[in-house]
This record gives sequence, structure tokens and C-alpha cells, in this order.
Amino acid sequence: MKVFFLSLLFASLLLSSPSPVLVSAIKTSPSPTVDDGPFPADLNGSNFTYPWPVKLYRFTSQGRQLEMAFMDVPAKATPSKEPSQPSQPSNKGNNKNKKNTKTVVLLHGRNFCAATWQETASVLSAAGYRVIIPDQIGFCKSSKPGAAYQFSLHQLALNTRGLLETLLGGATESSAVAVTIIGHSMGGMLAARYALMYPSQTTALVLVNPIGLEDWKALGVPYQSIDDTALAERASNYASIRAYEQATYYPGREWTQAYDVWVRMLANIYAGSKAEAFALTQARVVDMVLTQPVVYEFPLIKAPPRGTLLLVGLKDNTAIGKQWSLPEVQARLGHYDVLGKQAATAIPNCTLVEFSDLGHAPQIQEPARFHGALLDWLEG
Ligand SMILES: *[C@@H]1O[C@H](CO)[C@@H](O)[C@H](O)[C@H]1NC(C)=O
Ligand SMILES: *[C@@H]1O[C@H](CO)[C@@H](O)[C@H](O)[C@H]1NC(C)=O
Ligand SMILES: CC(=O)N[C@H]1CO[C@H](CO)[C@@H](O)[C@@H]1O
Repeated sequence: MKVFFLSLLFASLLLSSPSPVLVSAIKTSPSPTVDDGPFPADLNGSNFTYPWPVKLYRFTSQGRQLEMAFMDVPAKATPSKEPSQPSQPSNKGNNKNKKNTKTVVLLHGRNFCAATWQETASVLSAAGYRVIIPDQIGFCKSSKPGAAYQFSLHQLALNTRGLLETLLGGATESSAVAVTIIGHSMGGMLAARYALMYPSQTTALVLVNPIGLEDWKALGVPYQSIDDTALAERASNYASIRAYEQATYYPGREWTQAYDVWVRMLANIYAGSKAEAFALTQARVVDMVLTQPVVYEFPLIKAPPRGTLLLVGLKDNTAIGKQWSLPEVQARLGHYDVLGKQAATAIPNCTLVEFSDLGHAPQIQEPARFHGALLDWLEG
């Protein structure tokens, strides 16, 4: 009897044309879940204390169970007094159907973590936004799958989309899940990719000194193997990170505690309990941004309803692969005074705000000025 019904079912599946229901039934993997913790201080190789409770989005990707750490800051919240204890009441239940809550997602750069957005998140929360801040896979308090993961900007955007759908509701009701995406540095490159992949779910796009405003390899940067990049990654430490950030992020400025905290956070991951997996992962991330340009697709960013804002510190000179390029190639790269204007012309309905005296991380260097410009545009 059972066999009969099963074969009948099988025959009817074969006869019917593929339907969305059938397709999703075939590629079933465990549903993603959100784990509210609490978690150990050293979470997946980072022991930095985050300003709000850390949660884990557990999902399957490329056949692996992965964990993406994130903070979910409700509108009008101040950093909790005991950051490692998730003391705030869980608002899981009410968030799902709150269509009118304005939601912002903050995407960190390669040398930063979700925690680096603390001040921006406080400002946005006070302005009435719910703020969701993930650590991308391979970074900070998220899983570090190392050699066993195909890193692409598309994959990271997809992971982020999965997190948002789990938190905000299904993709069926697209208006319920549209968010403002703000990305810095590598997070800006990822934000542009995200807007290209999910135009109807992007309310506004904000790029802060994004990388990828030019195609470095097309300008002469030679390919460097992942193995060679991994050697350099393994050698990263406090001194090397600080020297790099002083020259690129805060050129000509006296070193301050506000800069130092993020260097120590990152150096501790390079030296931490997942050091080798982190070095391997970061070598793949360098390969990802070098080989997957997004600049050619800027004209295709279907103008989000609220438009795009490009915030650029002009003293920035970031360019991937500059260190291993010939001097004449180096001279061509990282001219943000030119690159910002080019990008603002290429991206439909893009507003450009330039900070002539700031470097790669204007939100850290001059928070008040940066947040003033951001809120002016978001609320304007
Ligand atoms: C964090 O990790 C680093 C690197 O392993 C270590 O040197 C440091 O002592 C740790 N800090 C804390 C507070 O555990
Ligand atoms: C262009 O962007 C602005 C915000 O800078 C927005 O108010 C406006 O609606 C957008 N216009 C179009 C046609 O998308
Ligand atoms: C890949 C990995 O080690 N993931 C771990 C991240 O941290 C969570 C919480 O401690 C663990 O459950 C995962 O196994």
C-alpha cells in the first residue's frame, strides 16, 4: 500500500511540470535559526566586547552549517551596560509585522567588525531606525570556513539577505523587507552588489569610502595567488595594521585611542583562537575583491526609491594590490578625488558628499561631521 502511494506520488511528480513548491521541496536543508546566546567572550576567534548583545544566525551554505554573528539594535536604544549579557528583552515577536519601522543594515569593511559601527548605530537608533549589524562570514565573531568556502560578493549578499528575511519576514511581501543598506570600504562594494541583486528590497543605498570604484587588475595590478596573500595575512599584527591605517585611514592625524581600539580588535583576531582559519579566509577575501569588480555595473544599480548617497574622504588612497604593484601602476590607483565623482556620475540618482580633509574612515575620524551629513540625506 505504502509503496503504491509512493510510486503514485513519484509518477505524478514526474508528470507535472516543475513548480516552485516542488523545487523548494527538493533542496531542503535545515531552516535557518537565530540563537540569542549567551555566547563565550571568545566567539569564533574574536574576544572583542560588542556594545549590544550578540546573536547568531545559523544557516546552511555550500553544504556547511555556518554562524553569522550580528547585533539587532532597536530604535532609540543606548549601548547596554553589560554588553556581553543579552539583557534586553527579546523583540523577536513584534518585529516581524512592524512594517513602518525604518530599518538600516550596516556592512563593515575588511579591517573592521560590526562593533566598529557603534557610534553610527547609536545615532541612527536615536533617529528612530532599527539597526541590524552583521559580521560577514569569515570575519570577527562569525564562522571562518577558511579554504572550504567559495567566497564571492554574491554569496555574502545572499547570506545577508537570508539573515534579513529571517529577522524581518519572508520574501513574499517585499515591502516588509526593504531596508536601507549602508556599507563602508569592502562593505560598500558589497552594498553595491546587494543593491544590484535585490533592487526591490533596497530602500536607499549609502556607500562610505567604498572600495571597488576602479578595477585594479585592469589598471595593471598583477594577480597574486591566494597562497602568497595568506603568507602576508599570517604576518599581520598590531604594528602592521596600525601603520597601514595611519597612512590610509587617518593620514596626517595624530594617533588616538578612538583609532587604536579597532586596530587592537583586529590584531586580536589575527592572533586569536582561529588565527590560521582567519588568515586563510582573509586571503580568499582579498582574491574576491580583486577578481570580482562591481564598477562596470554601477549604471545598472536600479535607482533605489530614496536614491544613493556616496560619502568620500578624499585623503583616502586605498587600492587592493597596490603593495605588490610596480611604481607606475601604484601611481594610477586610489585617487578618491577622481573616483568619487566618476562613481557618482555612473550610479543613477547618486548624491556625492566629499570630505576634503578626511581619509578612508570618515565615520571614525570625524563622527559628528559624518553623521550630520548622513542624517541630513536620510531625513531630507
Ligand atoms: C584577546 O585575544 C588576544 C589574542 O589571543 C589576547 O592576547 C588577549 O589577551 C585577549 N583578551 C582578552 C580580554 O581575553
Ligand atoms: C533621487 O534621490 C533623492 C534623494 O537624494 C530622492 O529624494 C528622489 O526621490 C530620487 N529620485 C528618483 C527619480 O529616484
Ligand atoms: C565554525 C565554528 O567554530 N563555529 C562556531 C562559532 O561559535 C558558535 C557558538 O559558540 C559555535 O556553535 C560554532 O560551532
